[in-house]
Amino acid sequence: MKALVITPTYNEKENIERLVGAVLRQSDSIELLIIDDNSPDGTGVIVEGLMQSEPRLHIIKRAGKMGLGSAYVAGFKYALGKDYDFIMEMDADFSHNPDDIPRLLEAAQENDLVIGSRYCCGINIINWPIERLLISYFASKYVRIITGMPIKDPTGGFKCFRRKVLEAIDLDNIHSEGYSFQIEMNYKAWLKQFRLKEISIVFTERVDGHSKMSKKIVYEAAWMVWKLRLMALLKAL
Ligand SMILES: Nc1nc2c(ncn2[C@@H]2O[C@H](COP(=O)(O)OP(=O)(O)O)[C@@H](O)[C@H]2O)c(=O)[nH]1
Ligand SMILES: [Mg+2]
Repeated sequence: MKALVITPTYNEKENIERLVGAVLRQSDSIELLIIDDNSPDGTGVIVEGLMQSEPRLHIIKRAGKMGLGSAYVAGFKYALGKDYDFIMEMDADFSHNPDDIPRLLEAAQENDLVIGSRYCCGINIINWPIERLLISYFASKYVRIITGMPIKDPTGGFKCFRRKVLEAIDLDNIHSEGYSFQIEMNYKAWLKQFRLKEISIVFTERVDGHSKMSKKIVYEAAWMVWKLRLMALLKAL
């Protein structure tokens, strides 16, 4: 059983070295792929240095900041070109705790898509301003009402896909970024009747570095759910 953790990075020099260690120590069967968008702070250079002594660390370097969705699509294609059984998404800023990786993998033994969920048992978010928490929490409810998808945290980015899920989704037809990318992947997996499972995680706001999420990415998600619903009704997904 081989697993690949995919982590997109943009200016994560304060976090990256510690993150690499925290992921790779979980198990020898876990590898880590960094998708770096030519971070001006040199994150990619740090990763390349670490790769000299770490064969389980990989990098895809892209020319500039092109967003989270296309970064993951590049990572998924890389994974499908190799022999990984489980493919995970995780942020670089320790909002997702690398020590939760084994729990996600364990749940993926019996499920096809495991979602680390902030909202499946109460609200497990540490250090978010109340506005951000309320937007995220009600956005999750909004997504659920419009799409009908029974997921309490549809925008979360700590997940584990079984290989066959990514093989079944047309990756060239995923164009959303940010939060709507997460919704779109979940929705497509759900429509294809894969087994989805949420497990509870605690999300802790980053201590080092800065968030790159923007209002634009929230608005993108707001209309994307309607587009997804409509396309499903027209059987175009
Ligand atoms: N490669 C790449 N990574 C990105 C981009 N935008 C954000 N990231 C990374 O995606 C992860 C989540 O981003 P973050 O800014 O922490 O989002 P937030 O947690 O929603 O505030 C982090 O590892 C970022 O470095 C991007 O355009 N390209
Ligand atoms: Mg973050």
